[in-house]
Amino acid sequence: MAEDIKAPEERVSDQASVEALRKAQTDCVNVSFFRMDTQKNQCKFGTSGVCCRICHMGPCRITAKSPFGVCGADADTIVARNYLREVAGGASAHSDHGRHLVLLLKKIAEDNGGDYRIKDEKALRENAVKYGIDIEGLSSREIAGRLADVFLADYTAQEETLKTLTLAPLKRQGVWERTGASPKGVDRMIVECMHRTHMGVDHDYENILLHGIRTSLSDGWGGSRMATIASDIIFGSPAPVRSTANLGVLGENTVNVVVHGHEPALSEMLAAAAADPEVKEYAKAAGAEGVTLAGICCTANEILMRHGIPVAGNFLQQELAIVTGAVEMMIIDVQCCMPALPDVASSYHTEIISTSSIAKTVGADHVSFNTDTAYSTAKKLLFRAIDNFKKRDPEKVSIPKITEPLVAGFSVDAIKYMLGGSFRGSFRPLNDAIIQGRIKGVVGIVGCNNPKQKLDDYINTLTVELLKRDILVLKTGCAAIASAKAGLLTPETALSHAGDGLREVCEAVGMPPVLHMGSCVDNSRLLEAATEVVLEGGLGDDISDVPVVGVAPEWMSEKAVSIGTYFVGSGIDVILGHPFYISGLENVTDFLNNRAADIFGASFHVHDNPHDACEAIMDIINKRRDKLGINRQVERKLLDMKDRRELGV
Ligand code: SF4
Ligand code: MSK
Repeated sequence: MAEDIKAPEERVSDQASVEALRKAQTDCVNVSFFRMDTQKNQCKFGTSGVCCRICHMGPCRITAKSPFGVCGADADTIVARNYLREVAGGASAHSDHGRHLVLLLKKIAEDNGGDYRIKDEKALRENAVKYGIDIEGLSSREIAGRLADVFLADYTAQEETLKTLTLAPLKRQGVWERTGASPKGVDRMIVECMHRTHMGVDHDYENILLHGIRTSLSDGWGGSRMATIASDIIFGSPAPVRSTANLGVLGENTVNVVVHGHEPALSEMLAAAAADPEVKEYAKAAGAEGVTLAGICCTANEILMRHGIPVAGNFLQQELAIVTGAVEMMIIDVQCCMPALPDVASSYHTEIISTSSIAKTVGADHVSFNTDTAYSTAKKLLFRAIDNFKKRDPEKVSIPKITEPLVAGFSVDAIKYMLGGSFRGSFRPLNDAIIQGRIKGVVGIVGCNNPKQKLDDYINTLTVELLKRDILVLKTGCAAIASAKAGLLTPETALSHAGDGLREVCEAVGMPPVLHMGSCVDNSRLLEAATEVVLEGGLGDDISDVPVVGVAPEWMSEKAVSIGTYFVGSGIDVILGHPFYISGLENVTDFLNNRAADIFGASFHVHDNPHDACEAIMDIINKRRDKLGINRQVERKLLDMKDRRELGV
């Protein structure tokens, strides 16, 4: 461990993480925060994107003295190629996640789905109609089969444009067509990224960056959207649900099983199996009061949104959960699961179980998860965790007694229902509130944590500042968990920060001002919500007209690169808390941060602190409001019955 490690209070915002980090120091356990310190100064060639190791004449590094790689590639080409490979990585992760769920939907349709069933018939039928399927006279399984086939075709399409694009506003579809940004099949787009970036292929940085936008759109409107839809059909569309968050959700006297990763298929079965009487009995027989199932990262978000299962923490708390000494088993699948987990677990009794054949970790035990035997596998894992409870060393246990209550579960349908009720659910009241200026705009705060930044600090500071300025805040991923830990996902706390206009509207319609919309694939819900606003009318005819901004304050993953890129490609300006690795050349930065606005009506902006970000966001929102002609000064008054009727509540 480095000797000059920072104090826990400088690294993390919430007290539970401070306590756990202190314990990690005491227990001499090496966690990401300390490894960050031992990395010292990170390579400048890497951070500026000018290092190329695409062929074995290299690696080549671009400097003032050596402006070309061995092949003659300049910094523009190299920086753009590296960026495109990141987009490809992110898009592939989301899209493969989506593929697994679509294949499960197909299996269910063929009556071969093992323990899985269609849970949300309404979502199945509505989405089938959206995708142009004539459902008249078809059984649920037949509809599911046809929808799965449409989805699979969106993966494999060679020449056809992605079908999902037809769900976007017409004007946006026109932008994509005109600029050549309409993606073909998801798989083709990602393969093409790798081809284009091979030595000696695409050297025109603009052409490379445009393919980055195209590939990211095949993620946001394709792979991610399909993941969200298939999950809603199989596991149920989320609706508002109460729960709790932070390390204190782990039980002193219960068997703690933490699920971590992204794909909901196994965690759904674990949620069901944890309520199995046999499992409960077995836990009692082992001297435990029961089994506590809790989540980390986006698996947490998936089972929180649908079952209200508590959240142990976000990305940088995955190791801290183990450091409590109270986790019997951590079950991981894909994405964001650190390879260090078995090493951290070796200081305690925690078992790390990997479950996906594409994601094994040295030191973790692998239990192959097969959808055909999902429930029995889930039960066996819980029995094994219960057996491990006996090995817990009370001397090593210290669970921070800190939790926060929260409300999550805001799918687009749930928001519509809140806004208008079940019979006339619509975005009309939201559009009207934005037009009237009671709500100034909508901001999606998304993405990860990054030990380069103080955990959750930027995310939550910005959230509060935006609430004060009458901004409705949408959340996904680890940013949503950050706000949960700060109490900002309870309507009461969030409303206490809200400006008058936002508070009046939220109170009138009974909607919290910070809405947790799901995991990182569920950023597709943000695109869906933006589309609903456009279709509802009165706020322009394209997403780039709507006063909406996306922010990734503490991002770290390639998925965040893809998400940010598809937001921009969809007409949503994006604020990054720290830049992509593109600073090595002005041309690439200029394209993504400026010229993209001329093509897509939105671009990237980088602000390393939440206060500057807030000003920049309000500037973007006010410009969009000006353009719409709705930036009038609102007379501040409490809503009377007439106003409420106008809002449709
Ligand atoms: Fe160097 Fe060109 Fe090979 Fe990249 S592709 S490593 S710049 S020679
Ligand atoms: S889990 S991608 S750290 S949001 Fe989706 Fe969190 Fe980022 Fe992973």
